[in-house]
Amino acid sequence: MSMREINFDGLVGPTHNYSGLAHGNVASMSHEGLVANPREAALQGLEKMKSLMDSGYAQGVLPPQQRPDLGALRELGFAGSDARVLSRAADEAPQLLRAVCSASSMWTANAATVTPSVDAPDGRAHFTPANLQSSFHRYLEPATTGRVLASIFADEARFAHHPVLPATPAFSDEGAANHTRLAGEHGEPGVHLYVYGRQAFGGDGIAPRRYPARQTLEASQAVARQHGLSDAQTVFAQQHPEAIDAGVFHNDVIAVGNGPVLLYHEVAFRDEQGTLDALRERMASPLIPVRVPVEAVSLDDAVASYLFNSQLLSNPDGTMTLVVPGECQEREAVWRCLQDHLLAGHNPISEVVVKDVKQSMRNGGGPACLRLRVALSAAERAALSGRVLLDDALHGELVAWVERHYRDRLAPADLADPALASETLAALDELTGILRLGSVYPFQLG
Ligand code: SUG
Repeated sequence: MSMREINFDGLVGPTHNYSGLAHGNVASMSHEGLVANPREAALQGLEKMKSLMDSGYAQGVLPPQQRPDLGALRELGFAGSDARVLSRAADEAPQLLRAVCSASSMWTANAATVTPSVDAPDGRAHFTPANLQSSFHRYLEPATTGRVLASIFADEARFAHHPVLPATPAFSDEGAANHTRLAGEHGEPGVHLYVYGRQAFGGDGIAPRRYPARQTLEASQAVARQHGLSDAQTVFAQQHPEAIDAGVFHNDVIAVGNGPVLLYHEVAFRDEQGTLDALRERMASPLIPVRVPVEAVSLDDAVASYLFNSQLLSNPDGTMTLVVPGECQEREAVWRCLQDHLLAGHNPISEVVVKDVKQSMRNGGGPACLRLRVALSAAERAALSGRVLLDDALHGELVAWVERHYRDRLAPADLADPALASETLAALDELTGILRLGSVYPFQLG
């Protein structure tokens, strides 16, 4: 089968820090103000990429974004030299400075929604960058994300790029984190499960009360429409409001699917049975639901361990490997569930691999947040532009690049340092050369 899934991981940017920016994301809220280690964060990400590549999985990489986003501060009225803009923002609106420094583009599961060519009526792979309008720091991502995706997936005969949805609450879109493609195997036509937190127009008004629902039904429907998917290929399911209120700000914090397998927590969907029935009705191959009941793993344990924010990867022999964050080992109930329920159960999951991505986890980003899945045929892989598929040489260059440019300590108070901005520009300028991406950053576009 020539269709293969490539995981495009986000390279952690040099301004990685803990600013407590994400309301409803328990890790981000509880680690605000901690001193971050951007170098360690980037190396942890690269180690995950390398070890998955070494195990035979196709691995891609997406670059970080230009931060601090001084252009955003200027739009908000801060004027003068770069140093003056930074110091005024630090004095007058420190929360804005924190937002424009966030390295949040590392979580590429939120970069876009992707439909593989095998499912699209025009036979092309389709991309819609997510508007990420729920938070200011993430709303700053889609413009550069769109340029990066257009630069890598440049061949118009094979790849289609759609506009970002209107950045307004009714079309709040957080990308692939709320989208799961299910199919017998990657090359078979798939069924697309879109999970939303609330309905903007109409509906019965049932929605979370404590924390925001970041994805709307209307946004998911619009993406499916842009990509040309029919009713027979799509299922729209509401996330359980209780889960969002417990800190499940994306569906990928409570469910993960791959091939015919849907691994999910009992409280993932508002209508569990209806969701499974709708998937079964549409899928050509039998769905393999793997349900984790609340007695095995509480919602709090699911959120703290990020058990469901694992990567579920297909192996050539039909088995699957679950790549879990180290935090799963620290919670007894979760570790027991992995051994007794998942590995010992009747399902294709035959191996658990533990990865340390603690720097990212402290901001609520596990292994699955750090990657955007793109299933591509051999011809599509050959048509990629840039140098973004990981091999030993690229991995080595990226590690050396991180070691040359990244700090090993960054506290929110350091974000006003003008040297951080110039260090980051120098690093990104070099990176676009390594990845052969052309001009994708605002400072390169003039
Ligand atoms: O959007 N955290 C990100 C984490 C995104 C995780 N992605 C997925 N689940 N797919 C967010 O909440 C925190 C940044 C800070 O607080 O400094 C942050 O943006």
